Amino acid sequence: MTERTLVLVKPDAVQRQLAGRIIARFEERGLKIVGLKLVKVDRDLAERHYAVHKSKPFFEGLVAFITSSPLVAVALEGPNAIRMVRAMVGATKPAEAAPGTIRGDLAIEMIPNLIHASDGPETAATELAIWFQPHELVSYQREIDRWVMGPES
Ligand code: FUP
Repeated sequence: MTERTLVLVKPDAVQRQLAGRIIARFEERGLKIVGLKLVKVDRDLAERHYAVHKSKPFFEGLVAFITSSPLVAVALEGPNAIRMVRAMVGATKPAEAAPGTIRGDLAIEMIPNLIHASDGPETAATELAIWFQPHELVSYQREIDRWVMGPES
């Protein structure tokens, strides 16, 4: 099933000049970029995005980190995009992030950990609505799609 999911290429990725390489991994896989922007996150946006973590001890550190420097918000589309992107991101705990995943290859800590990706269909819908206005999400065909997705696409 074709899905859309939200990725945040976090401030550490932008500062480490890894944003392009991280986004390229998703492009190379065949996922389609349907939304993209650089955002300097304010506290209100950070709190809305991390609302489920509000009571957690790491919440303030998370907000401080995500508001510290710009990040790149990306909306990706593709078959089973939500699970596929999560698998490419790797586990939250650094020591459990498998080599070959973005965190497993490039991150060593939980904060900073380079990237966020929606963890399910409801979260994806909520998060896409937080980060993108409807008109900022663009539907389009790629000429390459029949070679990436197969002839039925
Ligand atoms: P993930 O979906 O892998 O980004 O992980 P979570 O949604 O569980 O956590 C969101 C962010 O909180 C992570 F990027 C790192 C941070 N975090 C901690 O600092 N400590 C924890 O115990 C869990 C998460």
